[in-house]
Amino acid sequence: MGIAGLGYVGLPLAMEFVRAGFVVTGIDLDQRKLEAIRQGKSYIQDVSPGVLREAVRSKKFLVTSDYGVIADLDTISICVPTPLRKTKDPDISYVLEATENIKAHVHRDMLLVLESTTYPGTTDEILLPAVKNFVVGKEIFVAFSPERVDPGNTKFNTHNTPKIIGGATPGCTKVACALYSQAIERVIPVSSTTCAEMVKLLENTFRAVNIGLVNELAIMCDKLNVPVWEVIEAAATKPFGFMPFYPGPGLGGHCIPVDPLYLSWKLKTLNYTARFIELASEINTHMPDYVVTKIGKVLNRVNKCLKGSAVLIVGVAYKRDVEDVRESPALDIIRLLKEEGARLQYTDPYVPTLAMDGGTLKSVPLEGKTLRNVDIAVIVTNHSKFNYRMIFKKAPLILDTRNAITQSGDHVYKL
Ligand code: SAJ
Repeated sequence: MGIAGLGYVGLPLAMEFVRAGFVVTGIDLDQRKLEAIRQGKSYIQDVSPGVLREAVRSKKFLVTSDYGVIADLDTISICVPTPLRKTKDPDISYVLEATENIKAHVHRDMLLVLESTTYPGTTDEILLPAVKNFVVGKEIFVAFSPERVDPGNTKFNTHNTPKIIGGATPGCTKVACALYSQAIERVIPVSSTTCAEMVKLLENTFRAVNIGLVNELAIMCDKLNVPVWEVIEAAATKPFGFMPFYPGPGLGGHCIPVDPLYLSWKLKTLNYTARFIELASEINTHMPDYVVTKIGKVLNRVNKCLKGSAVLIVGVAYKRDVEDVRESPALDIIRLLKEEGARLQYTDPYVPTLAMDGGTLKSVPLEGKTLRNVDIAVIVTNHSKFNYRMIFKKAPLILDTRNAITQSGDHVYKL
């Protein structure tokens, strides 16, 4: 079986199929990735170097940038990125490129599965025309199966997370289920590719909208002088009909801030406005501004202003215990603080250097002397390995946007 795109979805998927006894061919156009894999170096946090090394050594995992190998493959799973353009419109150029490359070598009896999160209709509009010389469901099989990778999640992984599979025909669904059930604990067939595409968008829109709700709740609680974290913790004691989400400095990662906009974009082409998605996106993208305003207000309390103040950003990854900074709200907060003339440093053990806006920042060690010499420490990412007791003791002022500090003190402010 083959996998096109060896990122945070494709590489773990490849390892699962190797574990299931398949010989997996990985295709990626990034030679650095191929080189790292051949040397047994894992660039994906959730793929252990030992597993990768053994897969390569035993020749169960072969990698190439040549799509010509498709001629010898029975199946291909497409796990390429689906980002947004600067205009916030979907960018399916990677899917189009992979499909074009596959089309040149596709053969009878192949199974093509698109895994990249995308708007409903993509699989039918892009993959089916690429295999129009074959009878779909008889001579060739096409399906959509959304990835459900939660980076850094130590409990749920590619193997034990149920996999949704929707085929272009019932026969396609059956064939795709037959493949994935060899490597994934539970496969869930659905009635079409569009249904499977929509399932994924519901999952991530559900998160984006609920995160937007609690971010607005944090703003409302601030105006009412009510501790939002206590409100959510108490509401979470309700044993039914409630699921806690937590306010934060904004929405990061390459999924939650992006995927719902694929859905709202598609509905716009049908003259419909997906209001919940757009409102949630507006609130979530406003949070970095809200945090910077709050930093200014906290400094005001001690007669300091943002301009010239030394600010330490504690954590820049998009969420706890990951190294990924894509769409991280910390980047927006740093930009906004720079515009206000603050003197910036950051500390993040997962992100040794941060290249942004043409410059490169280096992570400073989280030490007493660093904390004592800043005017305020802003907790943006609540990595488990941070020494919060030391931050509480040494920092003169703290703005904690993640409710990471458990002790209370006059110098500690929360969202
Ligand atoms: N966040 C909050 N408050 C919350 C939860 C998250 O502010 O209550 C923030 C996080 O800090 C982060 C962003 O939202 O910046 C996204 O976090 P996330 O964990 O929801 O998103 P991802 O992209 O790491 O992973 C998610 C998966 N996460 C979970 O299910 C917990 C899942 O939705 C998808 O499998 C995955 O995106 C994907 O690939 O679509």
